[in-house]
Amino acid sequence: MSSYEPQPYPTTTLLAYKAAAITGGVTGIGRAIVKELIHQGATVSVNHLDDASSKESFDSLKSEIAATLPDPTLIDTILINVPGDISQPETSTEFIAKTIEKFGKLDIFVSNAGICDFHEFLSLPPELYQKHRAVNMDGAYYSTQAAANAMKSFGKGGSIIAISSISALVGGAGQTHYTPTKAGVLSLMQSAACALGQYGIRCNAILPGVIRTRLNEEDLKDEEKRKYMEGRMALGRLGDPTDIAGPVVFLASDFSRYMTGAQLLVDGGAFVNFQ
Ligand code: RM4
Repeated sequence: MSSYEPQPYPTTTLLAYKAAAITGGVTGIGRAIVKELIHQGATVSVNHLDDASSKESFDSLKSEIAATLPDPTLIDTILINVPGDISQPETSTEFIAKTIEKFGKLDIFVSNAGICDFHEFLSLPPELYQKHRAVNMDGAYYSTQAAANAMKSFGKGGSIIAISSISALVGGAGQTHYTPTKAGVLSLMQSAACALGQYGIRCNAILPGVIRTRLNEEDLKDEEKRKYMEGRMALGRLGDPTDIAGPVVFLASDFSRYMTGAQLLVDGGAFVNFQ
């Protein structure tokens, strides 16, 4: 196991006065992104599943963030949640509408919600494939479209960031139902960049490597696999959700103003470390 302790980024205001929305924002990578967006001055609207455990996760996220504010009661002015199943198109419409209702605009959208239940290929039931496609691909599509329409209506451009994966570039025997969705998300950002450039809306993809979250918790219990994975990383450790938050802030900020249709691999050097 790596002894890496995630450190907070320095407090800056890279995203001051920006309004952001993110899907899947209460656990794993999404949770770390929400914290960092707020840390950098943005207001954030979070979509998550409409179930008890996700609501609990949102409440705990809210308290954690509130505790970092000079005035904890300010939390309700900078963070809201809009529960709903992102694989359904109407969830995205409602999510973005409620975000605008609260913050009056939308500058940043992060399509992050995703699932990965590892499963062997030959016996994979169609429902499992359909579920991964519905959440990872359809969810990214509908929410990106809804966010883009809102950004266009304000006429001030915007930044859309989708969390794809190193899996858009490489395969995995237990991920035949998952890797195509991540390649799809990358492709969506490329084509959306072409469609939305005329409105000053930038679309980019982040491709995380192996980041320790509940998605791979079970898979990485296999000591041999975990050791192999750690060995793959040029930086010698698996990723932490906070490792993805910085690159999201960069793509959300004006520092990346000439970037669109790009893919940012954030994998500790796993991809290039071939032999
Ligand atoms: C990533 C990649 C990793 C896996 C996670 C769940 O996109 O495929 O190998 O750990 O998903």
